[in-house]
This record gives sequence, structure tokens and C-alpha cells, in this order.
Amino acid sequence: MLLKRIEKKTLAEALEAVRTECGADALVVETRPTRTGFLVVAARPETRLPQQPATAPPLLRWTRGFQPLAAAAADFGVSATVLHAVERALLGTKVDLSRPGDPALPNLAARVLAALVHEAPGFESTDPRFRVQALVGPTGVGKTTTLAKLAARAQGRGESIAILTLDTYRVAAVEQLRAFADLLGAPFAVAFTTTDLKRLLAEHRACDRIFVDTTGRSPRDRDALPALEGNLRAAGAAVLLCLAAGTHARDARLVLDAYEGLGLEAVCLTKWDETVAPGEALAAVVERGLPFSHLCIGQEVPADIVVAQGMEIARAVFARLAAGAAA
Ligand SMILES: Nc1nc2c(ncn2[C@@H]2O[C@H](COP(=O)(O)OP(=O)(O)O)[C@@H](O)[C@H]2O)c(=O)[nH]1
Ligand SMILES: [Mg+2]
Repeated sequence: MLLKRIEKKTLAEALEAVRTECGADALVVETRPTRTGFLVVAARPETRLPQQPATAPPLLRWTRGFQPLAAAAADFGVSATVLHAVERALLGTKVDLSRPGDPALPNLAARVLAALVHEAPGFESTDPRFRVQALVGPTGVGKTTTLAKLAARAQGRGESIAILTLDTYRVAAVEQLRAFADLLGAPFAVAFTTTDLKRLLAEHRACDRIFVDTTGRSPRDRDALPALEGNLRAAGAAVLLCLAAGTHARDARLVLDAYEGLGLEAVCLTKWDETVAPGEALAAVVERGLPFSHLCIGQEVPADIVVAQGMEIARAVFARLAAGAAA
């Protein structure tokens, strides 16, 4: 269930019940006094949506009030599955969906969607599980560039860093990363084997943060992924999947299927600046219940990256509604 309705005598009791039943990061969508006390409608952030079948989704008819929002979000690329979950959640609130124009609707819809766009703050935290971070993903999505951005940010926070690469597939890839490491004045080394990787991690055990770059693999090249999985497990790395924001829904699901076995901690959507419909990749990740770490918004290192924020992303999804209304 996406939404939980909780009624108690006092607002404090209702909010306490929300925390117990839905977790500390539950999102309160609505509070309202009732005849006997207070009603709180809360969205559970851990909600996993039903997996989208590979076939086309059934044609959904939206309530009239939700139609303009659905149109704006669909234009952004958001899947019917995710939109349907948002509409269902809104039907549990006091907004009027029988006709368009309720002024509270866009903001409420964004808040509900934000509860589904989970954030992954661990990658910039001091949590030791995120000390070693590995970037994985298909070829050319921006893994190395993103690694350089993350490394520069870590340095900016005052962390001591090291950069390792398992990407020995192309000579140019090693040189590209070495150049970034030199710019940052960070130690850099190439690991050819799991033994190398373990030795290098031990050598840099004093570093606050170690970044590991990997070879891009086509999601169809499933033979290469088990070897990578072995390396990343040996490294105890938190695995970050880089996925280009312009990836079509079906291709994004293919990538997620292929890489899920690596124990993904989160997804970084790259090349957000290159697409008019990032919602397809976004929704594919939301449907898996995977959190987002960052959005990459250009080629510039280290500037073109932002920490993913559910509410910001959700607002962007419905922003075209406002633009359309103004036009
Ligand atoms: N527009 C845009 N280009 C990007 C972004 N991230 C990386 N790139 C570019 O994509 C290309 C491939 O990047 P690279 O990091 O080598 O990808 P990798 O093969 O996954 O390591 C390079 O030209 C990067 O400058 C981004 O967020 N936006
Ligand atoms: Mg690379």
C-alpha cells in the first residue's frame, strides 16, 4: 500500500503512530482535523511498486483532475505504472480529482512522487560502508567522468582519497582516469586482478575514500559481469550504477536486470542535460525501489553533478504542467 491513513485523538499521537508504522522517513502528505481527532495521511518511502511487465502497460484512464498532471509527467517520460501509483495515492487525500484545476494538486502530486524517488545519501557520508565506492554501468554512460566529479567533491569535503581502476580494457581509459587523478593530486593505480585490488586497498587503508572505476559492459554481455561481481565483493565496495538519463524504459530495465546481481546500492543518472525525457530511466529505477545518489548534468568536472533530491526531481516531473498552463 502506498498511503497509510492514521487517525488519533491528537496530532502528536497521530504523527507518533506514523513514525512507528511507516518509519522515521515517512512523508506526511496531509493532516486534517476530524470530528474525533486528527487524521494523518502518510506515504511510506520504502514502497516498492509492482514490477512493470516487459510488454506494453495497459491503457490507463486517468481521473479528470489527474489528466493534466499525467500528461505533463508522461511528456517527461514517467511510466504509467509510477503515475498510476501517484494517482492512487492522491485518491486517498482530500484533493478533488473529479475535475482539473485544484490548486493544491501539483504540489501534492510532487510530494507523493517524491516519496517514491528514494535518496541515497550514503555516498557522501562518513558511513564506513561507503568508504570504497565502485562505479559500474554500460559503456560510455559517464562512469569515469562521474568518478572524477565524486572524487573532487570528496576532496572538497577534506577527505583523503585514492583512485583505482579495474578498467584495463582500453589503454585510453586508464590514461583518462590517470589525468583526472593527477589533476586532483590523488594517488592512482591500476588493478589487473582481484589480488592486485586487495593489495591496493590495503596500501591505501589510511584513505578516507577510495574510488574504483570499472570497464563498461553492455547489459547483454552477461559473461563479463560475474568476474566484476567477484572483484567488487572482494573490495567490499558500495556499488553505484551509472545510467544515462536518456535511456529508454525497456533498455533501462535491461541494464537494471543485468547489473542488479552486483548488489547495487544506488543509481546515478548521468547526462541528465542531454535528454528531454529523463522520466523513462527515472521511472525504471523507481519501479525497482532503488535509490538515487546523484544526477550528472554536464561534462564539466567537478561542477556538473548534484546530489539527487526526491522533491527536486518530483517538482521537475510536474514542472511542464506549470509551463503548459502558462503558455
Ligand atoms: N552531457 C554530458 N556528458 C557527459 C556526462 N557525463 C559524462 N559525459 C561525457 O560522456 C562521455 C563518456 O564519458 P566517460 O566518463 O568516459 O564514460 P564511461 O565510458 O562510462 O567511463 C565523455 O565525453 C564525457 O564527457 C553528463 O552528465 N552530461
Ligand atoms: Mg570509463
